[in-house]
Amino acid sequence: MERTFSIIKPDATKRNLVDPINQIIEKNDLKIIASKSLKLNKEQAEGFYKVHKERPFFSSLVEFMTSGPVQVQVLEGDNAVSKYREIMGATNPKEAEDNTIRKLYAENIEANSVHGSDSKENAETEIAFFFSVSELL
Ligand code: 3AN
Repeated sequence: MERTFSIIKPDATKRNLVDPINQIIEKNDLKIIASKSLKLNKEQAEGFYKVHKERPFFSSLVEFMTSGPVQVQVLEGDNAVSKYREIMGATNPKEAEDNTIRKLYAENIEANSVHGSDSKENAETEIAFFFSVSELL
């Protein structure tokens, strides 16, 4: 069993896509073991995406991620990290495979509906960023 971290981003929450996206997650045998809605502040969004701080899209990304509520979630299952990356599809929805979350729902490369950790190590760091131990029993 492995855990990964997911964010349903503001473009998706504003279109009421939390339930449809979670149905896709569960249909693919990932269990949602923790889930909460919150609004990121600038410091949280900058901290979360700090690996991208030199990229030209950084300030726009931070503005987008703070523009509305997000649903942060912990997913558990076999190979959860790589499985969720597959279900999400490519960063750019134009390049995403059919039936992936981003192909179905993303608006563009920035407002691409979901985040998923890209490694087990990052999953642990990202889960700890948003959830306390007692929320993850
Ligand atoms: P992924 O989320 O697929 O791992 P990353 O880590 O390269 O992609 O990028 C993090 C986030 O930054 C993306 N989910 C997307 O919202 C945004 N992003 C990535 N590349 C671009 C880009 N070229 N222009 C605008 N936003 C981008």
